[in-house]
Amino acid sequence: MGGDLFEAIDPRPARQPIAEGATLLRGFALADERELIAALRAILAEAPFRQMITPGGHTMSVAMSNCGAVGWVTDRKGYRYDAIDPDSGRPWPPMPAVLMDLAVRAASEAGFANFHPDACLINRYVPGAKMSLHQDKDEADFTAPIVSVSLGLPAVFMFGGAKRSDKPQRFALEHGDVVAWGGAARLAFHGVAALKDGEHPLLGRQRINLTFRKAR
Ligand code: MD3
Ligand code: FE
Repeated sequence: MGGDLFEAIDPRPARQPIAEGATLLRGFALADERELIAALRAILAEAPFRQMITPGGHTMSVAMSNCGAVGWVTDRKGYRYDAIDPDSGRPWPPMPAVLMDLAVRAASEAGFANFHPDACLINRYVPGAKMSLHQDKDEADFTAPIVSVSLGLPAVFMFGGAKRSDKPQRFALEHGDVVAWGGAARLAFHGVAALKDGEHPLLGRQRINLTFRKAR
C-alpha cells in the first residue's frame, strides 16, 4: 500500500534498465556506506592512491588503487592486470567481504548469477578529474559483467555504444548508486565528465568509484 504510494512519487526508481545489459540500482550501496568506507580506508593505508601513467606518457587525472587477487595497472609498457602493486612490490590487499558481497548481490539483482570478481579497481576523482571515453578490454572473459559502485560527490557518466563515434547518453551517478554492466553493454564506450566541485558529508571533495571485475 504505502510502497505503491512511494513508487508513484519517487523520482529515482530502485532499479532502472539504462541499456541492453546495463542495470542501474539506485542507492543499492547506501545500507553499507560506513562499512564500505572503513574497508576502503584500510585498503588505502596499504595501497595508497597514485596517478598512473598511460602508455602514451600522460598522467591520469584519476588516482587509482586496487584490492583483490589482481589489480589494474598502467605504465609506459601498457595496460594489464598484475597481482603485485608496483609501488609497494607487495600483493594488492585482499578484497574485503563487505565489498565482495555487495558486488555479488548487485550482479545477482541485475540478472548476472555466479559473478566471481577477482579484482576491484578503486578510482578517486577530485574536482576537475575525468575519464575519457574508453572500453574495458583488459579482462580475459567478457561474458562476466563489471559492477560499479559510486561514492561521494556525484558525477556525470557518459554511456556510448559499440563505436567511439556513437553519441553517448549522459546521466548522473550519485553516492550509493550501483550499476551492473554486462551482455551487450559490456564492451560499450564509456567515460566520466570532469568532476564538479562540492562537499560530500562522508567523503568531502572527492568521488570514489569501485569497479568489480573478473579479470582472469
Ligand atoms: C560500461 N570507471 O574504471 S564506472 C573504469 O566512474 C571506469 O570511475 C568509471 O570506466 C568511473 O574503467 C565508470 C562505470 C562503468 C565501468 C565499467 C564499464 C561502466 C562500464 C564497462 C563496460 C561498460
Ligand atoms: Fe571503464
